[in-house]
Amino acid sequence: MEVLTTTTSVSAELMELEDRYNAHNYHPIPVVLERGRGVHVWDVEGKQYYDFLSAYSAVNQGHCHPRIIGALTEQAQKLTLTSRAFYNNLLGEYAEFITHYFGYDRVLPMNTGVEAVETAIKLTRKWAYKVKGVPEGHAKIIFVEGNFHGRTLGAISASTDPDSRKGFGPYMPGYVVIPYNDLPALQNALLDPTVAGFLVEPIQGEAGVFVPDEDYLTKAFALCRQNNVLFIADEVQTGVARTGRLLCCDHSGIRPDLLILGKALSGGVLPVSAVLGSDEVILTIKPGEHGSTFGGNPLACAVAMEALKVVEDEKLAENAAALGIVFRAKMEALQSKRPDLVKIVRGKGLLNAIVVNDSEHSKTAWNICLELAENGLLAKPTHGNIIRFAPPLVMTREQMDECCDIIERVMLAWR
Ligand code: IF1
Repeated sequence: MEVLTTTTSVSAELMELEDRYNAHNYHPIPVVLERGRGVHVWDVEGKQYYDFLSAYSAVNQGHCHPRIIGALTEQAQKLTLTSRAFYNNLLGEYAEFITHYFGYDRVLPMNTGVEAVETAIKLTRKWAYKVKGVPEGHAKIIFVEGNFHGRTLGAISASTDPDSRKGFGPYMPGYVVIPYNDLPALQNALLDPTVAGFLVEPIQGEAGVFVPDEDYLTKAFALCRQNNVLFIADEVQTGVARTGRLLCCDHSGIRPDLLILGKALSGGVLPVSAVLGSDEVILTIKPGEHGSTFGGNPLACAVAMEALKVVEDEKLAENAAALGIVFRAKMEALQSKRPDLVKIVRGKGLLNAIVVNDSEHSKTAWNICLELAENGLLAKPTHGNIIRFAPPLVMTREQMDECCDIIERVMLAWR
């Protein structure tokens, strides 16, 4: 286990404690965080950092946003969970709010992002058999290479990443995987009449912030429409203003048949996810056919409504768009000074990445992130040589300038 040069015994003790008793399913940057507010987090030694990961785009509204925490604490004093065995006074209000907010007929509330992905897969199969007329048990769903939809067996069965997939077989049948950003491949896959859905991230986050061609989503949506196939957008990471519009699909002017949301739907306060769609699709699931203990709980409803109101009231999408332009311009200027180190700068809004000019198996990106942490900025490589930069969307221009100065200082001095 690595430690930062400035780590004191408290951090080291806590890292060792976790190492001793917790599963080793992560390899974290060696920083032990204790407090967060807005764009900042503090470690147990009291050192302040800019958070440039935002819990993988879950705290878009900033850490511990006062309004969201207020909604949480107020509701927590009243009622947190009833299960869906009974009605609660907030689910109807929340369902009306979120369906109007995103422009859909209905919502199926879940908790984690991957549960919403699994729910979308089940809805697509139900729709295939009950509406499209695909023979029972033969529905196929198209995914793309480089996808990340979560860690359940239903999600990793689509994965092309050995780390996500290897050693967990056998895998889910009925999946077709084609290249990302490849319309002819999609057109060909859609010739199969048993295909019911195309599930895609509008920008591939984990793969390294891959932004597809300008017209890819628009044309892919049209191809799905022509073939009576559901276009399903996984906006768990790209949604809720992260890419400079409320939804990443908004940049392409398309409204997915099924919209999958998670992460920042709650502002990172507790797990809240959702699938939004039309009556025709969402109502294919009848009572007793799907659910979850916590799905649609009143605490989640209260938190999610406030989290979404904050996005609108504080114009977070507009801010993400504006600061994203600033960030990429500064990073491109850095690239021109250090082309030996910075190979590519890419992203949309405040979902960006730098590809370090090194092999994907090198430790350069990791070591740069360790140095950034020493300098008060937290980021983490997605894969080998790709560093994702995704700060909370509440960042100010002054803070962005300061963060870019930190990144430039570290990268220009890098040997
Ligand atoms: C981990 C990655 C990001 C997601 C998309 C569904 C989910 C995610 C597009 C599932 C979750 C998280 C999971 C977390 C790290 C993080 C991640 F590195 F794994 F891939 F963000 F890029 N669709 N992504 O990004 O949502 O069930 O986690 O709530 O598993 O390490 P979840």
